[in-house]
Amino acid sequence: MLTFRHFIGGAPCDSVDGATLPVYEPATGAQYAIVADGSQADIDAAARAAAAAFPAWSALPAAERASHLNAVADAIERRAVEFAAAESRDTGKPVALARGMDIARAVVNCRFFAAAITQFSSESHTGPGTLNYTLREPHGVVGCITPWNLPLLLFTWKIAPALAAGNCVVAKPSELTPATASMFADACAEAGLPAGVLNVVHGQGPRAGQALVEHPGITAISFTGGTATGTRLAATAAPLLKKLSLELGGKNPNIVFADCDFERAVADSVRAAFLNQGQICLCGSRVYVERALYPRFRDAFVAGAKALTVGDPADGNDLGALTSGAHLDKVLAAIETARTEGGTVLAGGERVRPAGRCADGWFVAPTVIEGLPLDCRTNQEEIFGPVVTLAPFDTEAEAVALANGTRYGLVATVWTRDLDRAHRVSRALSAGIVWVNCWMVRDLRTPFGGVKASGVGREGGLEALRFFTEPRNICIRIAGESE
Ligand code: TXE
Repeated sequence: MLTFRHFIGGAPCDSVDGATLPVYEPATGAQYAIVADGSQADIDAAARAAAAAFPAWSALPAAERASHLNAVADAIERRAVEFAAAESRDTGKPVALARGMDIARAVVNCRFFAAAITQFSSESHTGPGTLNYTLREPHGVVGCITPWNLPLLLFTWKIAPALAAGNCVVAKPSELTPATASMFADACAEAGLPAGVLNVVHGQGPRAGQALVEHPGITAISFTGGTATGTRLAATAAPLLKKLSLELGGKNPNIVFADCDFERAVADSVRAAFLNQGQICLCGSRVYVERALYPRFRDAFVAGAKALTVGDPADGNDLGALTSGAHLDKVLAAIETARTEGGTVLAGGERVRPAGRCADGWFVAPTVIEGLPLDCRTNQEEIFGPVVTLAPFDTEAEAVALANGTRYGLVATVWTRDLDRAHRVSRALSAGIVWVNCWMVRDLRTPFGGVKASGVGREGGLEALRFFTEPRNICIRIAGESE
């Protein structure tokens, strides 16, 4: 049985109170590891280690912090196969996806922010009679709280800009998927990152996570997770006046106009619905198709969903397992709700029990549902699984109204060859990101985040570096010039 321990002050350690949690392999449903279950005492030890490391780390020239991050990226890359196997085992996702997406992006995240910090600059404003310039200084010790769907990808997406900007970090990965966070800590040690610069405290959200948000030594929190947890976190952080970035859930619309590139729209819409078993906040879970194209699109989409293989994540299947037993129950219950609401299940709709070692794993067939109105639970609540609804629309205005008709506003996708319409619809959509004729194409320089219940703040590129720094204004009078 593997053991994942905290990483505090440059060394692995157990919880102060010795508490642990079981860790399960989603593909089999069996326990395969234990993880330290942190409490306030562990968070406090991590915050103290980080505070001790901060003066030296923040004083390093940006280029030296960048070298450290590049060394960490190299250390991950050297063990990429091992990282991918661990991520797949811990989350249930196909190993090829872990290698090609999660681990590859983790490396790129580190390298991207290493480069970005050397190009980061601040504003100056001249005269009359004064020179103003802006200092961009690290906060000190910041907290990064991450979920289980893209564990290392999202972990590094926060930690890399935080460290690049000169902060020290206390990170709390999801208790469901602790493996690659622990391996990342090892990679940091191997790469020679100074002790205390990065600290990892494992454990449950309401215990270790809550203690991290409440800790007086932590000045800013970057969180990715569910909207309910994000709301709770905001309520905790508000009276403590902490800076907060929240990347929350989505119920993302995918609008397909009749003039689209059909093959591409179908293939990418299937991918958008089911990649990572539908457990990506960017997944397109509501597909709206112009009525003239609807029957043809529906048939091709359903055929695409049925062609996906579901099974052992180590065996080259398209879909692996959902990440937890509780989440499997949630997704199956959502499918039942869809039936109760009058939806017709065109594909999937049930648990899959692969033959062999994965018979008790948490698998769900790619599920396609039609015939549901906008204002039902299935179309309003984030399911976060391989479940998608299809519906026709008649006009551009109706498509936009349907797309905008939930409390979420993370991303939207539009398929059309009409350039004017692409611009018009993109502007009209309430979403932090709109993809036109593509899905999940990520240029890391762009702002990333949602509107409405999908979050507060932006990550990515300069936005992340701005979040992890405090701007201060210095105003100097220039004698001899009139003000
Ligand atoms: O995530 P949580 P859950 C959505 C998705 C999913 C739902 C619930 O719909 O079904 O959220 O998922 C930590 N203080 N997304 O409950 O709780 C927790 O330990 C501080 C969308 O499993 O949001 C973990 O590290 N931290 C999403 C992290 O929060 C707390 C990705 C995220 O877990 C805490 C995941 C507390 N009080 C789920 N309680 C996305 N946006 O990509 C929990 N945590």
